[in-house]
Amino acid sequence: TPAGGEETTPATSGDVITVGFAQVGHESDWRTASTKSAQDVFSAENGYELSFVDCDNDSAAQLEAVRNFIQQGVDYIIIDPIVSTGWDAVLTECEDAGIPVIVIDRTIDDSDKYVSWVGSDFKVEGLACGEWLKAYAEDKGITEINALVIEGSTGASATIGRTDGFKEIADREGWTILASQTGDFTEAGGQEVMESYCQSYAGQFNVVICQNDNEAAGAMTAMDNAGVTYGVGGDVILVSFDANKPYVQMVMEGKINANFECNPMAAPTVAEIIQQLEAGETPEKEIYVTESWFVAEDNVSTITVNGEEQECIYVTQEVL
Ligand code: GYE
Repeated sequence: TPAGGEETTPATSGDVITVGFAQVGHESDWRTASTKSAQDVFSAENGYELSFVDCDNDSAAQLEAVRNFIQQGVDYIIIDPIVSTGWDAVLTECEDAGIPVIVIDRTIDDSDKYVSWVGSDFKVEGLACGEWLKAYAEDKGITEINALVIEGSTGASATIGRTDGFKEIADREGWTILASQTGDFTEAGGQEVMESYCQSYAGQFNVVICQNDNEAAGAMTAMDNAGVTYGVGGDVILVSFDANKPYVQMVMEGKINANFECNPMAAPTVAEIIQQLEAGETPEKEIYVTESWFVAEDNVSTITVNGEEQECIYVTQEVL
């Protein structure tokens, strides 16, 4: 006991590890899975105390959440950055406070003042979507592609990567992208954008690219209402990203032609990183999670993305 009689808490390995998690929001099924994964992994049972903040897709609220974690003096901060810019100042504050930051899912452009990032290669997801569409169109004898894109939230690296990847293939192949507007990664947003597309581009499009499953759900409602058919045997090729289980089921049913998986389970890897830091080790700076591509027909089984041949998974009951 130090002079003055105060008790000090020894930092033994048996101590509870406090973690603050500034989550994007609750916009999608993917997000729900990501939140649940973090809550399961960072449980009291596993020796953690989790401060979870749902930032409701508000960048200012997310910066404030991180600053509150600094005030609380948590041991580690996890950030899933709503947008990729505007991070350097607050990450410097984390660094000054000696709190290691782990970034998950979306990336940060303007700072590398974090320990590690765990997530997906969104550009590869967009490239894969384009390469699959090219192979599929060739197989079906479709010579003209007129695509409508429903983008994710503006400024999110997931949106930027998926948009850039698909556009790279579209430019190379001379496809037409009739429009590309944000649906904010929500079902309501997807429906609203698709309703306006159905009016403005009636009869002019044969491909709809939704940058997540919830937008695809909204787009399907809008197309149903407008009498536009999609999926296997439909007039429109419908593509989605995320591949949440109910939407892989829709691929199996032929409602969605292809779905490019995005893995929401970063938390177990983050726990490993924290354990490495606790042990005084240096974790890897970038860790990519593995993902698959699910397709409704087995006519295109492999595609080459970034020079590497990759397998498309034809969805059958066994895959689910
Ligand atoms: O695709 C979407 C979610 O950042 C990869 O955010 C994530 C995206 C995901 O709302 O469903």
